[in-house]
Amino acid sequence: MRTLLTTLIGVVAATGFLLAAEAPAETTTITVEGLHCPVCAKSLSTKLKAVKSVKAAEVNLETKTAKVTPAPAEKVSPKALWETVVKAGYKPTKLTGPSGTFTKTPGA
Ligand SMILES: [Cu+2]
Repeated sequence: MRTLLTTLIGVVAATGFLLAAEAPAETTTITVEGLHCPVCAKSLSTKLKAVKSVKAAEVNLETKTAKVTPAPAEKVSPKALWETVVKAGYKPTKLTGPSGTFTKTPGA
């Protein structure tokens, strides 16, 4: 019985982890113009990581996109992300996240 219980807990934990790992709905993707080298990409990802409630930010130079992951149970402001990209000296052209898709500065 004890073994069965341990197994069940293990299965639940594994499933929970899988669900958490496969939750792309919370991720925000920003298409950015003006990134031309790895230094740009690194600098932008550092700035995006500093935005409130951001857990991780990855900038891909080849696809010219920034992928932003929020901290668990938190929501990142699309406006704050958009403005961070602009302040960093780049041009966001599209932002897609849990609040919708934007092609200009989001309202909030
Ligand atoms: Cu550069």
